[in-house]
Amino acid sequence: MSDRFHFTLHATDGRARTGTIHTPRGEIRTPAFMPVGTAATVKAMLPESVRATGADILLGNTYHLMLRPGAERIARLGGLHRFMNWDRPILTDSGGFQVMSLAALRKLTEDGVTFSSHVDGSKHMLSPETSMEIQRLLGSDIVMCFDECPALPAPEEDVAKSMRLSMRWARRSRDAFGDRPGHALFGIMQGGVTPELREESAEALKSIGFDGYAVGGLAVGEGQEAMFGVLDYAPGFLPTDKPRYLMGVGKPDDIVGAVQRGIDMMDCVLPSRSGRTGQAWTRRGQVNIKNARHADDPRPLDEHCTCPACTGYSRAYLHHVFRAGEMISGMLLTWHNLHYFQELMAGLRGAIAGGRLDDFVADFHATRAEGDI
Ligand code: PRF
Ligand code: ZN
Repeated sequence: MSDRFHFTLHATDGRARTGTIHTPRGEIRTPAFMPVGTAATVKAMLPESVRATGADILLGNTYHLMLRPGAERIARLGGLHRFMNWDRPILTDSGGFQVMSLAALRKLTEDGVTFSSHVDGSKHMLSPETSMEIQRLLGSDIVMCFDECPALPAPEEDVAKSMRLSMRWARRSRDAFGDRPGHALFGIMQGGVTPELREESAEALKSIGFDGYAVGGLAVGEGQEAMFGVLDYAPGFLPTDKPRYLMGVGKPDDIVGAVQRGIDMMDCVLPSRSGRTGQAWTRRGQVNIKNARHADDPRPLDEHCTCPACTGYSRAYLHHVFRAGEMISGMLLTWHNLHYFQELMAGLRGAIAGGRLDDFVADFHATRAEGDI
């Protein structure tokens, strides 16, 4: 069993769950936060530093890697793990979502999507079959189905048509993926904010059968209240014995709310991207390190944080290197943010295991201030 992909649930607290995803490349403790390594790097971080923050798994992107440096090249160089020097699990997104947000001249048909590269304008095609082949060449441990994700708000009819296309693509993704022991294929639920469509999508995915199930199509403009509204019922349509992954979420309070509603995995560029724009996330709230009021402040970002940015440097230093455009600015703030997000996940896992999630969440909200601290 140890060489096969499987999920064990350890404890639940309300709808929240904690468990372990077992893969040949290592275990993933859930609820898990996956740092985003779009272009075969978590920007500004060495892989061993990402690991030191507590990450068990990274996310990579089919879309970016197929365009540059190319999936065949990565395969020739020994696969994505060897290429980027990360030997633990990698989940890859399937590309459709990134085509819709980044590529030019997109054309969507039943077969798939053709588009022009945002890098050099070259023409490409992605379909369930080509996406599965690219993710196989990369050596991805958790492969995502090829889907379409409409931006919200959108007319219900359009969301229904798109969801049904994604379900036909899920069937084709499953067939193209085949049987690959040790590698997992996740289905992606769509259906916007309509319960009937979410249920129809879940039923379609379950009848195909996947190793895990993602909730897609959220955090696309509907707002937190509407997202939580969907998460109040949608995870309940999915099998309890398989991991549930909420794609592209989110801010710390989104993560906490999603975990309370039964989500096991998440990913977001937020901690790494905002680290490079001078935005730090802490237990007590956000810190905008650009702000002039930090220029003479000898205190760390967060006096309770054990990350290198907080144990070795003052807010004054972090402010200075950000203003001076020094590379260490992005490195230190990204490290701090990833450390904070992983510490939050560890706190959530411990609270669920101990049956004290409500207290943990109350404390999480009580400790935080809105706006800059
Ligand atoms: N589908 C895929 N990737 C995604 C999403 C989706 O719906 C989202 C939505 N938040 C983020 N990334 N394939
Ligand atoms: Zn820190």
